[in-house]
Amino acid sequence: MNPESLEILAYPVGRFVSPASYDAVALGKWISVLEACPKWYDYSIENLDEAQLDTPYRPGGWTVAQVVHHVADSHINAYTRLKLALTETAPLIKPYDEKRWAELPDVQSVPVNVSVTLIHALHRRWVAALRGLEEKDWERTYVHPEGNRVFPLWEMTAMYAWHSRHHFEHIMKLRERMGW
Ligand code: NI
Repeated sequence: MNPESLEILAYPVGRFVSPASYDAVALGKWISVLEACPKWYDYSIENLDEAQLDTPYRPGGWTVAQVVHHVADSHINAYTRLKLALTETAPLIKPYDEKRWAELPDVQSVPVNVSVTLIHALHRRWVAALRGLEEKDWERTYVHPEGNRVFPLWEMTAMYAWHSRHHFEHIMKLRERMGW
């Protein structure tokens, strides 16, 4: 497979590009994506059987089930980072090994709809937390130890809106290609 097609399979909505700035409209859009996201994942796995859920979304990539469990894993971490940033001053956050997380026994044994339910509950709280923020809170930050990169909450919100779409499209594009 040529590098361009691999890139499109791996990044169907493009790679995350950090916005230069934000305003109330942009924030509203990102929060709406996080609010809609759980329903997209309901839709993404609708009528898929075991074999389909065990199909990699691209050669060498995660299976559909791993993708959904990963979104839960990733967004649990994100929610924790948000709460840390809101209650501490520029906390240093803890990265996690997403590849190894996606191979642990819970990912292999728990039905995928359980993680979708988790995403529903988690996003309900996440969105409520975001909607309750005051204007100045969007500038609060956490620090990622990789290169001591500082993430303000507005940029984090843009990033996870992208992340929600990114993995949803992995599944939808696979379904499209397979005619599922
Ligand atoms: Ni991801």
